[in-house]
Amino acid sequence: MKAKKHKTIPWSREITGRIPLRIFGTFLCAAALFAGLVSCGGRSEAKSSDEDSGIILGFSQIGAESAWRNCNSRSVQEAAHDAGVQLLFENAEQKQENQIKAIRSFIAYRVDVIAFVPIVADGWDNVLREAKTAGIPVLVTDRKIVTEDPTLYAGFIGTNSEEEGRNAGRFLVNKFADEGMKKPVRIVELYGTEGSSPAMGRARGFREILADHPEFSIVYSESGDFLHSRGYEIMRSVLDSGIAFDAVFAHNDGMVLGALEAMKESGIAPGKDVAIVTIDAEQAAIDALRAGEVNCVIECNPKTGPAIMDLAKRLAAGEKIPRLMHVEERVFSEGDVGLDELAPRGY
Ligand code: GZL
Repeated sequence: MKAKKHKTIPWSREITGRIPLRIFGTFLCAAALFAGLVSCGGRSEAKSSDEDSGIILGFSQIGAESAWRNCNSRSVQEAAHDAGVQLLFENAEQKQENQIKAIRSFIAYRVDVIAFVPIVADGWDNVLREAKTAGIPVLVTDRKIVTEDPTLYAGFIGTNSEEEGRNAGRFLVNKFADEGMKKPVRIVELYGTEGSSPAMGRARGFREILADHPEFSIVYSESGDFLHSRGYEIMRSVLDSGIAFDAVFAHNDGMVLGALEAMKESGIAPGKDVAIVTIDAEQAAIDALRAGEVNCVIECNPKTGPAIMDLAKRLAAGEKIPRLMHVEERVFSEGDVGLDELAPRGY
């Protein structure tokens, strides 16, 4: 079985525009995120809905491919209600062309602000140019875009995919170093959606760490599109092909949970016979960590709804916002103190 080559995009074209306000931006988002922390597990009792802000926000969501995505959607919808923002919410069912159509409909409707989760990083310049011509500010959320023109969007709020990938690499390097193993460490990578910023970023960060440790190698990598079913299918075919491996790096929990099922069917004890590291930190992955079936879970926070509403109000008021806002994220590892006391994840 040949590991499939993955699409990469020279991020030099990606405008991040880190500015000193980033810390302020992080604070702003952390504060707003705190307000939303209960949002996925149920309406945040503390807040009643604001007066109608008079703001109309068009939001294009990717779809419903994972528990993470569904929580992200709930966070946006509940935060809009609580903030008194009128939300036009469009689910693209995993198709970029549906997102482009949705953004065009938001422009025609003359919303005050557009926010969207770009399913892939490329291909947005034309429709964002139409939004710019219409004078509608655009907020990119969760996943990043690549563009030659930084004026096409006001700012980005979401997670730091490269750092998530680096944390995955650091965990495996430390785990195998701790075990005094200098023998080769063979890794199967369950890759996210081809061309998406989280997949490319996680892969890049992971490889950056491994580059200093030549005993580690990725013996197979294939896109499972962040889907549970594809994680199972890929692992099933890897096991049936006889590829030997010591660790699995999954770009999200959905795929790793499918892969665990395939490993157990083959009599493999995940977390013991094979080291498992995954990203998102949905409840099922935390439960697997507690059960010893996963060794490390890296948080990717979906609860950005309150921060998005705060930024939408600022954009509607004509304010500038920080260019790049990464939300704070944690790493949960085997043996951590307090794993059993973690609050319900809400996704
Ligand atoms: C990451 C997000 C990814 C999650 C997946 O920021 O875009 O998409 O890791 C989700 O679970 O499908």
